[in-house]
Amino acid sequence: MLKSFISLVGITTLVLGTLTGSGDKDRAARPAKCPVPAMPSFSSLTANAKLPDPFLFMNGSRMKKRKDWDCRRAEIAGLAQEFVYGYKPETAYAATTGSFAEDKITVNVNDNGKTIAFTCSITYPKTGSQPYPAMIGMGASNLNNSELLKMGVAIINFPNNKIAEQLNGGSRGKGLFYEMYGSDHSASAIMAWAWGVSRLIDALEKTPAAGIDPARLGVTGCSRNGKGALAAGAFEQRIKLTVPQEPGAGGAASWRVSDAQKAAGKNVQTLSQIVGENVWFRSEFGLFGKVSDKLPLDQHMIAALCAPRALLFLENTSMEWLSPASSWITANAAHKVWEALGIPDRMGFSQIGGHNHCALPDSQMPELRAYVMKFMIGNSSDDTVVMKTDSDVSLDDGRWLDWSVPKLK
Ligand code: MCU
Repeated sequence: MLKSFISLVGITTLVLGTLTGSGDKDRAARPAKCPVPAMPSFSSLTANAKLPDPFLFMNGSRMKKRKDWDCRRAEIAGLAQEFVYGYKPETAYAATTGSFAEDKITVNVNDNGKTIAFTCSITYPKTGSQPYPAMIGMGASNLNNSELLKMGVAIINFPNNKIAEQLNGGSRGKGLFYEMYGSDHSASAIMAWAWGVSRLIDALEKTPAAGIDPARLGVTGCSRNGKGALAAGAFEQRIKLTVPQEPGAGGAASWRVSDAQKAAGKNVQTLSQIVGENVWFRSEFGLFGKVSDKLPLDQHMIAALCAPRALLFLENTSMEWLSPASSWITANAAHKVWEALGIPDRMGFSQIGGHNHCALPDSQMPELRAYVMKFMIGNSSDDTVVMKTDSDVSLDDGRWLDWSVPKLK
């Protein structure tokens, strides 16, 4: 079980699957009708230089019907927890309560014999009426918040650093999440934040006085917190729109393409660098430092966990470290999942340079506005597909993909 989990980073024969608990799977991501596949051991993984096929089940069969996505998605969620983020605890709904005062919701969680509490401030729009749609900011929202408020969207600040610290590589196991579940829990900081966002949503559902509509929620965050926003949306199906802003590695950028970029002389963030910099990923993720091609998934499949819900990446070509070419190539691979499901407009990617990191330029407001209108406010039928970059990077599908979009029934 997780409480006796022993961190064995560096022991390359580690069999991850035998060490993780069985009771803490991501319930939301694993519909009861889907069989729970046994996770492969690290040592059994084989190299694949391409971005893995998101439509290929672990048993070797390929998706035939759109409705197969539920179960394939559950498999990918399993792989993502096993190899990348660690496990999101299945906290019972009854464990969480909320209370509201002075434009703040306090979330109380009682589980595993412990109680924790955290508070999220809410900024309300001056237009519209309760219950409002709301954008949850991982740490804070770095979007154009005054525009969102004008559109009638509330902004909720989620205190991710209190849930799990991210100061540096020494932050592992620190924060409220680990006070509750133990400092040796497999969940990385990013997964602990995703868990916390789910508890915030439980509390919003139980606290009508907060005036937020839990059926019209988005999540955002920039840079490191954008990596967190992606995971929060990927592992929580009650979130309708996920907007990672300039997340770089661990966002749209895949580990494989970024490694190739690095080998070609670019100063981009790689897997082997990131596992030493901070605790965003589970400790065993470091096993893939020199062998990202052994990952049974890559970031295009993490992004695809948001499907069939909506996902909009807001990216920047002006910072090499963010691996903009990797993000563009990988996002196009991810987009194929929404294409196969017949909903290509629900995933967007907008990559425009000429601005500071985490400073959303006005030129990206049209796409943000369109996605918020359509998926959070709910009064637009615009089905424009936004997949754009101001770079001239070629997708090079022949190099990265050995699969194509299946015709699903
Ligand atoms: C893009 O996000 C990160 C990046 O992954 C880190 O390497 C760097 O230290 O910080 C970036 C960030 O969060 O900037 C605010």
